[in-house]
Formats: sequence, C-alpha cells, structure tokens
Amino acid sequence: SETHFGLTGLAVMGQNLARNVAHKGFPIAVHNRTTEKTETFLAEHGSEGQFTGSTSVEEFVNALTPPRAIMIMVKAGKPVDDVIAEIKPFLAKGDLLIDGGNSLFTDTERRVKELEAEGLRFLGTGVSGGEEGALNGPSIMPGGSQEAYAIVEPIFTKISAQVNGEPCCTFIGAGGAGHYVKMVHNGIEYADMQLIAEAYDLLKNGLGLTNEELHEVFTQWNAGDLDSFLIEITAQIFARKDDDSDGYLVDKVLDKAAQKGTGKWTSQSSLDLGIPVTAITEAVFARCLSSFKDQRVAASKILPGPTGGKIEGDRQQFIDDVRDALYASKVVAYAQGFDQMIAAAKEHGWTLNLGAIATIWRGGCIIRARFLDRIKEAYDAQPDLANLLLAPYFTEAVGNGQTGWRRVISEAARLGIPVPAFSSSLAYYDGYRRANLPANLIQAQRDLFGAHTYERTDKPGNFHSQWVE
Ligand code: NBP
Repeated sequence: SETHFGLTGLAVMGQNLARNVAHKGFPIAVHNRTTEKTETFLAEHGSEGQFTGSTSVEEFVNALTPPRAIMIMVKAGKPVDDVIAEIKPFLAKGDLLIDGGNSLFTDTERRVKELEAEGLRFLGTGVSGGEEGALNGPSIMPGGSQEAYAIVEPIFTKISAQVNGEPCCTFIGAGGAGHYVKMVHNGIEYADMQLIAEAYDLLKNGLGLTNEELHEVFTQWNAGDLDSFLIEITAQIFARKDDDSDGYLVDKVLDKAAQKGTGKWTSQSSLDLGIPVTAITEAVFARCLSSFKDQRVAASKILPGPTGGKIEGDRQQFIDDVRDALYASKVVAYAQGFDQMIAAAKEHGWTLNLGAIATIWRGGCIIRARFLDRIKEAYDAQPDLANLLLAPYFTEAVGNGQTGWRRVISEAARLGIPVPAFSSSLAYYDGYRRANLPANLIQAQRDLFGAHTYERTDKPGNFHSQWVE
C-alpha cells in the first residue's frame, strides 16, 4: 500500500515512535543522517511492520506519496532548522512536517509561519513518555493548524497511550501551543520530581527510614491520592540493589541533577508572563544548587546549622504529614502550571482546552497520575476557573492537608533540611489566600524614593506624597 508517513531521526525516541507507528499497521518510511543507524534499525526491527529505508533525504521524501507527513525526531534547536532546509526542496504544496522534539515554542511559532507562507504545513508536537512511551503509547501534544492535524490524527490517536478508551492525544492550539504545553508538562515534571526528592530527604534524613522502609511508604502512597508514575518508579528505585556492592543503587548515585532546559524555559516564560510559578522554578534552582557538589562539600565543613537532628514524636504521623505536604504542594505546582498556560494562551492568542490537556496527560507521559482526573473534572465543571486551588475538590484537599504541610515545613526548618518546593508552595498558598499583603509598604517605598505613585484603598486615582518633611 502507499506510504504517506515518514520519520527522520532514528535515535531512541525516533526509533521507538517509528516502531509504534509500524506496529499499528501504518506503512512508514524511515531515515537518519548517519545511514548506518537506519541499516541497523531495519536489521533489528524491519520485520515488525512495513518499513521503507532510505540512504538520502531525496530518496526518503520520494518514498512517500503526497500528501506526505514527515516527522522530525532530531535534537531540538538548529538541527531542526537544518533538517527542514534539507527536506524542503523535495516537498510538494500541502505536505506536512511534524517536529516531535522538545523545541522551544517560539522556534515553533516561527517555523509554522515560515512554512505556511510557502504552502507547506507544520505541526510542532510535544511527545512525552520517554523511550518506553514512544514505543508503547506516549502522550502527544500537537500544535499548529487544525487542518494539518487532521492529516495525522488517525495515526497519532492510534499510537498514543489510551486511557479508558480515550487517546492521550488532542489538538492543542495554533502556532507553538503544542510545544508550549509540552514545555509546561516538563516544568511540572521538574516540580513533581523535586517534591518527591524533598519527601525522600525528610523521611531518610529526618526520620531515618531505610531504603526498604522508603520502598514500603512510596508503595503505599501509590495506592492512594498520590497514585502516579513518578511515585511508582520512586518506590521501585528504593528496592534496587547495587550490582557491585551489598548496598542499594540509589545510595551510589552522585547527587548532581542534570537538566536539558525545558524546566528553565518554563520558568523564563512564567517570568515574562508575570505569573508566579514558584514550585517549578524552585525545582530548577534546586537542580542548579545540586550541581555545585564541590562547593557544597566545602561549605558543609564551614557553614553552621543544625545537623544530624531527628524527628521526634509519632513516626507514622510524620510520614502522613509528609504525604499531605507532598500532595498539597503538588496541587499548588499544577495550579501554577495551569495558571501559566491560561496566561500564555491570552498572550499568544491560543484557545487552550485545559480539561482536554489534563485528559491527555493521564496516560503515556511522565506526570501521568490519578489526580489528573480531578483536574479534568474541575475544568469540566468550571471552564473559566481562575485557579485550580479554587475548585472545591482541591480547596478541600489542600485544606485537609495543610496542618501536616505546615508541621513538615517547621520541622524541616528546625532540622536544617532544605525543602524549597514544599515551602515556596506553602508561601504561594498563603499569599494567594490573603486579602491583604504587605505590598502597601512596597508601594510606599517606591513612591518615596522614585515618585512611582500609588493607589489608595479608600478612593480611586494615582497619588504621590512627600513622605519625609
Ligand atoms: P537526540 O536529541 O539525541 O538527537 C539525536 C538525533 O538527531 C540523531 O538521529 C541525529 O542523527 C540527529 N541529528 C542531530 Br543531533 N543533528 C542533526 C542534523 N543537523 N541533521 C540531521 N540529523 C541530526 O535524540 P532523542 O533523545 O531521541 O530525542 C529526539 C527529540 O525528542 C529531542 O528533541 C528530545 O528533546 C525529544 N524528547 C526526548 C525524550 C527522551 O526521553 N529521550 C523524551 C521526549 C522528547 P545522527 O544519528 O546522524 O547523529
């Protein structure tokens, strides 16, 4: 049968997506800059479906019957522009290019405009789920034009993860909306991981739990409201013994967290929009601080503070408190991420369906979690919800958890255990629920030193005062 779909860039993600497409019965042409990779791929997986290999870009494009849909799975940034430039001369009007990498949304906005001006189509598509998701069903976030999406909808909705018979793929919005939403997804992933790491630190270094006990605690948490992929794999990590010693593997892993930039982009964009996205940003900074290993080792011998203290009192109570702190902070992290998407949609003229976004994050992706059903329900009930914290379910959940949340943060401060994401989430919560903040003083200061003027609580207008006689 005719082949309309092609994929170039056969690294881990590209290989697995190509196999996924073939497994679902769609014929597919494949290509990679380094030809040996294509050959190895076909030798290993060629029998899994209907593949056409190629040794040049021209041969690759010509293996496809128009309207062509070509997925690009190369490193984000300049490689994407290079690949587009190489493919373009062989395309016909109406052909579709799909960038499935983690591209910066502003690059995607530019590419959509440039290609559409030349009569071509472009979809900037977020793909989440790592290599396992790519093979067995990722969460897919396509953005660009609806008619471009219609061309690949039958393939994308088949290869994506399915939850309760619904595909984890939906058209996100115009221009760079798909990559924007994928970026926020990754930012939330950073926050989720940091919150789990803080819970781990408290339970390990505050309470003295062993890896076996941590495995038990996370396994139990995964059976409740916290049920999610990240909690599940965390439980698994604590059970893994080291191959080269009689200890556990997690204790042998160097405590320097790496990052590829999507968390940083989320924070940068939130600052541009003026939306407080504190949990994600603290998570990015926590990774930065972790990378200064040598400085931290040196400072640990110089800077005073409480060390080695332990949590006193009821152990199970503290474990439950940490669970509540984790859940409440997670709600705040998601509330902030969704707030950011609302602001970005306004800024860029996208129409985002937040309930649908929560729906496609329920499966396939790294932040998949039971809790996303609650988010979907919140937006279904109230599409113009100002903040997720105001949805009755979340108001109640955070309200019920706040006593433990506060206890955990006080204990962390007492023992000198850093919990930046827990505590900034609580600070956001307490700031957001305050009718009055001390910003009156800031306005007074600004007016005093810079004549920036201020508004009054008792009458309209802008005022300037001579503060000091
Ligand atoms: P990489 O991001 O490591 O990219 C490697 C691929 O890019 C190879 O096929 C390589 O070809 C090709 N490439 C490069 Br680099 N420069 C090129 C150029 N100038 N022209 C043509 N091809 C070029 O692969 P990945 O980890 O599979 O990720 C692909 C995309 O998916 C990235 O944007 C990534 O951020 C995103 N993503 C990854 C994951 C994950 O779990 N890894 C998850 C979600 C999204 P070569 O073989 O000839 O060097």
